[in-house]
Amino acid sequence: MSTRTVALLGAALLLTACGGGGQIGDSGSSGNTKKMVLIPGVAAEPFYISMECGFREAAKAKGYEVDVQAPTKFDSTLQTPIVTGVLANKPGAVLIAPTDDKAMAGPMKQLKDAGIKVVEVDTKLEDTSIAVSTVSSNNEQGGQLAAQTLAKLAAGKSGSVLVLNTKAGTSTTDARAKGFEDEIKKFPNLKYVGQQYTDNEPDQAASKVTATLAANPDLVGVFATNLNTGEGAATGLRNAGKTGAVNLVGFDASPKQVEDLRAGAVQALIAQDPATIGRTGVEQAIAALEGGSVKRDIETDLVALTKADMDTNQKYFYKQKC
Ligand code: T6T
Repeated sequence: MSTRTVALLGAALLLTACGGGGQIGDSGSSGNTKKMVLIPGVAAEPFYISMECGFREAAKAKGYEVDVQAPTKFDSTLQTPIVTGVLANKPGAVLIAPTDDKAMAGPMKQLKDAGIKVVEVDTKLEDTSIAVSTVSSNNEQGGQLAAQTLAKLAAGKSGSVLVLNTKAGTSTTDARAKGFEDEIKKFPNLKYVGQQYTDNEPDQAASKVTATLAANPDLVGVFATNLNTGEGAATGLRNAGKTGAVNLVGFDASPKQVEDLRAGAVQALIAQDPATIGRTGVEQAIAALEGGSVKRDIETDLVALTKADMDTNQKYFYKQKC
């Protein structure tokens, strides 16, 4: 056989494996339907580690092979090649936390078009036609809860309030910031001075808090919309000698955030239930693969933790390992 024939044969085989290069319908998957992959928003972060624990436990219990592949930063340019790599292996289902509500639509559509069942866990796309199900906290409600908690902590004191967001296009933190902004307006003693983006970097959160304090010496409250911004905001207030004087309400409950709550460096945390998000995502993926009934949107619990009640709510503390 000539080299050219071998090359042509190889190309033909490749086309067959990819469904002939044309449209691949939902039934066109020829990969391992007993395999599920979780693609978190970022690696080695307690929210996603806890989600992974729920994911692994639920998938293994049902006899599914699992894999977890995460980008080193919460960044769609790093998450996209992971999706492309997973696509080549054709698992039955992919559970994914898209790092951008628009930029991840193309790569995720390729998964869908290859017959892979896509379940969104935590974050979601603007385009609702790609995932079969979305499992997430009610993030807008979480933002409202943060505003109510902050207003209670401020106890009628007047002053400015800042929101620290992560990256524009992160569906969850954008919804939290919106919920907070809508709700805080109901408290006339609190003046909302807007939101600032931190690129999900604790250092940026810390420096934005100190800069805001310099510009607004009447700052009475900060809402940090996720784990990194919360950890960074606590550092910023500590550096400025304002711990406790400015009420900090964070989102999430990493070991460090929980320690900060106990030590009084943060006054409240809105905790999610990431393990249940992972577990429920698996149930939805299996329903989609095995012909069960799939629910398009599922909400998981949120709870406000303060120093006074944190120990009765320990099940909401995130894990560093399973
Ligand atoms: O707050 C979580 C998650 O819900 C959000 O979508 C991104 O940030 C976290 O992972 C915490 O860092």
